[in-house]
Parts: sequence; C-alpha cells; structure tokens
Amino acid sequence: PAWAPPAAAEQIWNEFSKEESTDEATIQKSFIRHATKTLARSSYNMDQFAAYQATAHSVRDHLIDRWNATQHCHSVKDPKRVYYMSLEFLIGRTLDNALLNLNLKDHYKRAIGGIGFTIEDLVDEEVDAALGNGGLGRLAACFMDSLATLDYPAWGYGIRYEYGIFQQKLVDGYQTEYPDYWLTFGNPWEIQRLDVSYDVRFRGYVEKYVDVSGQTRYRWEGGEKVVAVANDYPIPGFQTKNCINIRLWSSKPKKEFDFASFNEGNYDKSVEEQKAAENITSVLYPNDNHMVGKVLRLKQQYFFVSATLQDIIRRFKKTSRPWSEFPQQVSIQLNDTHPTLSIVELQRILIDEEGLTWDEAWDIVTHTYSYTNHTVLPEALEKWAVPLISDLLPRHMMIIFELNLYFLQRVEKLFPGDRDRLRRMSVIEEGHPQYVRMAHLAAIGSHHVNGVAELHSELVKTTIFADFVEFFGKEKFVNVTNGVTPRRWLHQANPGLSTLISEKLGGTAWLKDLSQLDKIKAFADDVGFQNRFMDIKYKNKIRLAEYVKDVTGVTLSPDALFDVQCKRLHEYKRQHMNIFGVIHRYEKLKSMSKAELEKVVPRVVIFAGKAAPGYYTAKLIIKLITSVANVVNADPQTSEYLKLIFIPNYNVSVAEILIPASDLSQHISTAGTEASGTSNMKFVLNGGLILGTVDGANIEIGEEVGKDNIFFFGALTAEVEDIRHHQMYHNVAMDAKLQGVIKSIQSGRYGDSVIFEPLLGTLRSDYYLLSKDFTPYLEAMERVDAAFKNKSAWAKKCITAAASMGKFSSDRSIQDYAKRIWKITPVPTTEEFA
Ligand code: TH1
Repeated sequence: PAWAPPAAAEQIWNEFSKEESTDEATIQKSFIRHATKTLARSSYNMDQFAAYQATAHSVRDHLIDRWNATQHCHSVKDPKRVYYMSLEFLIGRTLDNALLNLNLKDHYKRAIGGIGFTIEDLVDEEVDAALGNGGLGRLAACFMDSLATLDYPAWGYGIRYEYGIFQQKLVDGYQTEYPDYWLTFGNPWEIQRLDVSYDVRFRGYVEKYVDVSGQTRYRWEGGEKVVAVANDYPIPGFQTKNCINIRLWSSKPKKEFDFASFNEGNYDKSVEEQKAAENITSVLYPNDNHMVGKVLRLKQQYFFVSATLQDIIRRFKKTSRPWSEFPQQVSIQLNDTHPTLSIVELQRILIDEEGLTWDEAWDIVTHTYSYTNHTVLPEALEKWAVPLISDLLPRHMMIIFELNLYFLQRVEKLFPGDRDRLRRMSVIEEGHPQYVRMAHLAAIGSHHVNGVAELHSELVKTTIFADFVEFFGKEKFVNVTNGVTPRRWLHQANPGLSTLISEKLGGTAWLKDLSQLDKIKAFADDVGFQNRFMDIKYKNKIRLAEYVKDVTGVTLSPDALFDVQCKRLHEYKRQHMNIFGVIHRYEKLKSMSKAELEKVVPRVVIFAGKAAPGYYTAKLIIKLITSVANVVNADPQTSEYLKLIFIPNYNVSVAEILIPASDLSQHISTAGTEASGTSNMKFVLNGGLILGTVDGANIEIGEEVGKDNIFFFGALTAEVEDIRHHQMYHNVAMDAKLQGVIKSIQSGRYGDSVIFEPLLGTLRSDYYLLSKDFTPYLEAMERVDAAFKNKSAWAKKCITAAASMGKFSSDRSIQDYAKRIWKITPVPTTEEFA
C-alpha cells in the first residue's frame, strides 16, 4: 500500500509542493540556490556554463512540478494511453524550448539579466541531446512536443545512449568521426529513477513442461540477465500544464561484481560481465536508412523492448483489469521496425507467464500494436539472421516460427496452392542462413500500418506490402503525413518571423492551430509586409553568415541567394547531383564576360550533413564538396557570384540557425525514394522555397503552396523503373552537361581526381538517375535565378508558401494518429492536480 501523508501533514504537503511563482525575485532566488547548493559554486566561482546549469536546474523544477501533476492526473483518471516506442529521439537542446513552452522566457530573461548573465548566451552553452540519426529521430521528438501540447496521455520509450550520433569534423576535407559523449558535465533534464528497474534476460534455453491443468507449456530459463534502469525526460506542452515523459533505459550489470572470481585474482574476468552489460546502451548506431546486422544492435532492441513492456504491464496491472481490456487501455506505436520484437515479447509474456491461450494472446497483441513504415529502400529493411535470434532469444525464435506457421496457413486457405505467394509473404526469408523479415512481422502483428506521406503510403501498398493488402484488405494500410512542431521550428528558431505573425494574427493561438497561418496570405501583396518579411530573412542570413564565418572562416554576403541542402549524406538524396550542379555553374561563370557576369544572381551554396562512418561513397561526396569549395572560394574571378560551404557537424542546433536563413532548399531525391522528408516542411514554414523532385512530402507541399511557389523537376516515380531498365539494356549516352562536369573533375582542377573515380563510377549504372535528371535540374535552377531577380514577386511567393503550411504541423499528424489509429482523446491536467 502506498504511503499517504497523515491528515495533519496534508496541508504542509499541499503548500510546499506548489509550483514556484515566476516573479523576478523568485527566479533569482532559485537560480542562486541551484548555483550555490546544487552546483556548490559561489558568486566568485561562476562562469557561463555554470550559469546555464543553474538556470537549467531552476527551469527543471518547473518541469518536474508539471510532470508530477500530469502523471498524478493520468493515474487517477486512468485513460487509454499511447506509448511511442522509438530507438531514436533527436531532441537537441532543451532550455530555450522549455522556457518558451512554459511561457517563462521573458521572466527568465529579466531575472537572469539582473544576475549578470544573458539568457541567449546561456542557451548556447547547452549540448544537444542527439540520440538519433536524422528525420526519423527528429520526427519522434516533434511528436512528443505535439502529444504534450495537445494534452494526450502519452509516453515515449527509448534508449539513453551514452554516446549520441558522432561528432563530425573535417580533416583535409574528409569527414572524421569523434565520439559524442554528451553527458560529460551531467544532464539536468533527466530524472534518474534507480528505483524503476527491470531484469532483462538474454540467451539461456527453453523448457517444455506440463502445467497443473495438463497443458503443455514453455518457459524461458537460464542465460544471463542485465538490469534496465529508467531515466525520465520531461516534455512540456506549449501553453498547457500538461507535461509528458520520455522514459529512456540504461543498462546496468545484474551482479555488481563477481567476488569469487575477483578473490581468485581473476580481476579481468570479474569486470568483463559488468562491462558487457553497460555496453548495451553505450552507443547509437549511426546508420540512417541502412540495416547493419550487428548482435549488439539486436541486443539493444530486445533490451529496450523488454524493459518497456514490463513497465507498461506493471502500470496496466495496477488497476486490476482483465487482460482482455489491455487494448482498450494501451496503444503501442512502433517507430519503424526497430521495436518489432515487442510484438513477440508481448505474445511470449501472455502465453508463457500469464497463462493465456495462444489465440487469446494473439488477439490482444494485434489490437495493441500499430506500425509506421519510414522507408521502402531494400537496403534499409531490417532482417535478422535466424541463428542470431535463436542464440540470443531462443523462445522468441520459436514463437516467430509458430506465428508464421499460423499466418501462412491462413494465407494458404485464402489462396490455395499459391506457393510463390507463401514464399513472398513468409516472415522467414529462406536461404543459408534463413532471415526474419521484421517488416512482415510488424505488419502481421499490427492493426494498422502507416506510411509517412501520401506517395510513400501508396508505395507501401504497391511494393513491399502488396500481398499483405490483398490478404488483410486495404483498410489496414493508411497514410499519416509527417509534420513538424511549429514551436521549435518557427517560434524558437525564428523569433523574428514568429513575432511578425503573432502581430498580424493578434496573438499566439496560431502556434497551437497552424491552419490559422492561412490568414497571412492576405498580406502577400502588401509591400510593407513583404519588406518586413524579407528583412527578417535578411537578419537570419546575417546570423547564419556569422556562424559560417566562425566555423569555416569564409565570408558570405547576405544579399546572395542562400541555397541549402542539409540532410544525411546518401546517394538516394543525391547531394552529388547538387555538387555536380555547382561545378557546372562554376565552369559557366569562368567562361562569362564581364557584361554577362553582371546579370548573374550571386549564390551561396551550403551543404551540411553526416555520412554513416562505413558509407564510402557518401564520404567521398563530402570530400568532393570540400575540394570544390577550396577552389571556388579562393577564385577572385567568381567570388562575387559563387560561394560554396560545407558546415561541419550538422545537428538540431545548427538546423535552427540554417533553416530560417535559407532562400532556397534542395530536396532532390530520386522519385520514390524519400518517404517523406521533414526539413522540407521547416524550410517553407520559415519563408524559403523548395527546389525539389516529385517525391515524398514535396508533393503535398506543392499541393498546398501552389505550383508557382515551388520548383519541381525530374522523372516521376512511375517512370523510374522504365528509365533504369532502359539505361541498363540500351546504350544510353550520359547527359552532355554531366559529361562536362566529369571532365572538369578529371582535369584535376579540384585536386587529384583519382580519389573521385569510385564516385564517378557510380554514374555508369546510375541507379539514382542523375544523368536523366541533370538537365531538368539545371533548367529548374535557371527558373529559380530568374524568379529571385524580382524581389517583390519572390517575397510574395515566400509569404504565400509559408502561409500555406498549416497542414504540416506535427499537431495535425498526431491528431490523425490519435483519432484513426490509437483511439485516444485528450486528458487535460486539471487544477486539482496542479
Ligand atoms: C526517414 C526517411 O528517410 C524520411 O524520408 C522520413 O521523413 C523520416 O524517416 C521520418 O518519417 C528514415 N529514417 C530512418 C532511419 C533508420 C532506418 C530507416 C529510416 S527511414 C535507422
């Protein structure tokens, strides 16, 4: 039984657990209390970082009060909850975001100013929480912000990696990786819960036995155990008391120490086990859109799945409901296939530990889970070797074979004698070794499967899950177009524009209902408004230019067109087409007369992004960009007209500077390869235009902003396969302009061209259609240059486009999920809990 305060003490508890007030003196008192007591500093022993820490601890107190109130409220009301399981949460910094969401920014600005620090400086002291690779991880973070803001009873679950995505530095123009140990100076935003811990088993054996009622049953025994410890990350909603939680697990050894072994003098062996356990949550795998079948990654997945399910089940059991009510209380969303073992683990717990029949259990499982697919690229689809799973999770492997058998029996019944269909649909890919196809498992165990943009959701239905649509019916396969949080990506990253919009719309309500942005369209023709809008852009460009000067030493003119492509390096995203385009532009500039040059639109081309450490071609693209940059930026003949920048170590904080400063951003994936993209939404929301292919969410952005306010080019998804086939079997000459670019590289103009041969070699089979799309790409660029020359018309395009972005709030995405998939409703934290 839980402890309750004696009646006489209740008053004291109520009084002293209230959230602190936010007047200047109280904030200052809180800051100094944390500086002196939490950090053991004093006024003559402070620096900017300590001031950041003291501020963070002070803000954390507010977060925790709201966290407590929200969680208390949700325990009492006990609504259906959604759990968002994700191996990645790319949060970035927290201080500024928390201050804005809690509506405390101005209060802290004044209070901290009075103590002798500037809040903007302190914000810059924080290191990013970079527990994700790119779009998928950032999407999870945006979703958490929206769930909190919309008052949904939701928790995120993930892993507390000690090392986030590696830090990227350039050495001689090559990417080099450094460990991202983000916890060096502690993390004020997490609440370590040493009391919330679970054992997680690996390996061992399966025992068959007959229970008291004569039933044959199985239990998983032996092996080794590690402990999962909870760390809670509060996520405050915007202008609501609601504060939700991301629970991140870290691994600890079960036995602190093997004393017997130690006393025998075998020190090494006794710490080995300890090290192995801690290794599990040590590092984030740095591959985006690519599967690497490492055992440690599989261990991470099961570790996180097991701890999460134990936690969810413990919470469910508190209210003593029958198991049949589990799906009415619990909805679990799988962020890609990474947490798919959760489906098997729940089935195992229900039949092996809770004594349900297979069918009872499977019914519960399939009414609990839903799965988001984020890619159809074959190299990204997870498959695990059967021997690997058998060794690490023997009981799970049995259950996978069993559920596959039942599944294939149902397929056989519906499509008798169709052997090839059984082979295609099986969870097991036959071969030596066999593999488990995680996407099939996820689809079979879920009630809904969704893609992340209209086109992608169609591709999901017609490619990887075509057979599954025929079997389950098309209703199971739905679309939920991605979105981004306007709080971080406009209000926080672009305060100038946010203030202008609030002024025009008469308040900040639009930040919780982005469809209201539409009303800004009325000002698109207003020259006064255009000037203010473009002046904000200009100031953002100056801010970026200062940053670029700082990290690269190159000076940029804010009058140039800022053309940005920042995203993970990947051949399908075609950064090489962009750099080839830059080379083409440079060669052309070199051949121009003075008179011709005067008509040119000055351009700054900016790249940023990390390549997976093992992705050779992607790293070579970086080297090409930096090599060309060295030549271009040092050329006095062209320097007024072209600058080329590679910003190192792209992360959320860099994105917050980069995105609001772009005039044009490139989203130029081969049609059908980029599931959605989410930075495309952020760029347009911040008053930039897109140069893009007819792919992913670009298409829906185009529908919203209108065809005059986006620059589309290139082959369509439906044409891609034919083009590839044609290229393969007919002698198709490479695009002449692209040939010119290759000649330029091979001339040695950008250094020894031998190093680029492997990259140029990819153009022989040209899987990503650079040759086909190159001329259309350059033509689209010319349309951009022409449009940019007319300042007023350009401003109108940007304003109209930004004002059309209402659809792409992650609030809309979350409401889609809540209504159509999760069947949950908002539960606001009411006053009696605050
Ligand atoms: C990305 C998709 O590539 C991108 O188009 C999409 O906007 C984003 O997810 C959010 O939906 C993906 N990231 C990953 C990362 C891993 C594996 C697959 C994908 S798909 C590790």
